[in-house]
Amino acid sequence: MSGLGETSPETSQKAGRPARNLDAARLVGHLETMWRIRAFEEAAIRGLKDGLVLGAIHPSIGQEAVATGVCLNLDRADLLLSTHRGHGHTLAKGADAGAMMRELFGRDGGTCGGKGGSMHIADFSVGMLGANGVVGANIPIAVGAAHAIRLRGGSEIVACLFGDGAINRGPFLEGLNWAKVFDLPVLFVCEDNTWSATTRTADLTAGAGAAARAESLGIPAETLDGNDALALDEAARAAVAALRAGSGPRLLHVKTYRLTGHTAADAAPYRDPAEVEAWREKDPIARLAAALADAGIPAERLEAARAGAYAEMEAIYDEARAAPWPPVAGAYADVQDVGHPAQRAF
Ligand SMILES: Cc1ncc(C[n+]2csc(CCOP(=O)(O)OP(=O)(O)O)c2C)c(N)n1
Repeated sequence: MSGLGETSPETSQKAGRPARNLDAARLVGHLETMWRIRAFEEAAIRGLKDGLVLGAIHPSIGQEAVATGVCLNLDRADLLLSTHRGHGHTLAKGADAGAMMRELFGRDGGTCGGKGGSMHIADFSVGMLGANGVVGANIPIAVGAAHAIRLRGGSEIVACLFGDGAINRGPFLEGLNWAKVFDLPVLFVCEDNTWSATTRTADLTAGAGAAARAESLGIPAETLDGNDALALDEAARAAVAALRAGSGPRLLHVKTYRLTGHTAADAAPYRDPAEVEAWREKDPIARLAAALADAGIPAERLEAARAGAYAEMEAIYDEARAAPWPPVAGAYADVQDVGHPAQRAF
């Protein structure tokens, strides 16, 4: 990011587009991370097709602005809870991409020793407490982590991202209620990509949705365009600042769209291709790149962000493919009680 946008805020110059204040240097960083997420997931999909990925891949292609908008506003010590679609959140929180790819390939040196896979990546070294394959199950964990912070007098905050499908499960009410009763520092983010697997979430949701449900509990909530990286960055930054100042929990309802099927193996025949195309036009990476071009960032710099991300992910793909399998002796490590001598007595 060096040499760019130090004179921020810069203003959009192009006629016909509303001028917006933007911190170009900061947002080039967001663009780089969004490209890294996209390139990582495209490499992961290739890994699945090449038979290297053990288990499923749930891509977040099209949703990258949510990951960067929220997670780049967190400190390393802040905590993060994610979903089955969590690569982007985890990368943006600072996890090592090479270790994540090794994890997807089940190799030694993976984030979880190759035993977790795509849906169960955790990296405590960057505050990432875990992706979670059980819809909504990360919400009470986030609230518990925030309560632990409160009990030990810590100053960290917790970000908890979940899909729109999760708001129709009990843990959403339970978690938000507890967080509000104790005014815990949790930023709830409903990453609404319109679909719950193969079902349109609106067909299953009574009332006005995530923000209204949070507000009914006294939790301030805001609904946002999840493909607008600038708007998201501003809103998340303000929410994080409020949380650090002791505001109690807040919720962002962020409307976006996943451009792939539910998993990388899902061709999504249940969707109208016109709907997908309409959202492709709103690609968050292209939108941010256009805004930065308007603000005077040179085209070569924007292209370097893209090319650098693909070069990085190409290299980690090859490195993960060549990585050894985990040692057999490690199979029982970090697995609760299994293999413990006391267990064998039964
Ligand atoms: C408790 C539970 N019920 C059902 C499933 C199966 N399932 C996996 S993902 C998914 C859809 C979740 O939708 P949403 O929360 O909107 O997340 P998205 O996949 O759209 O990102 C479902 C029903 C599950 N993993 N956990």
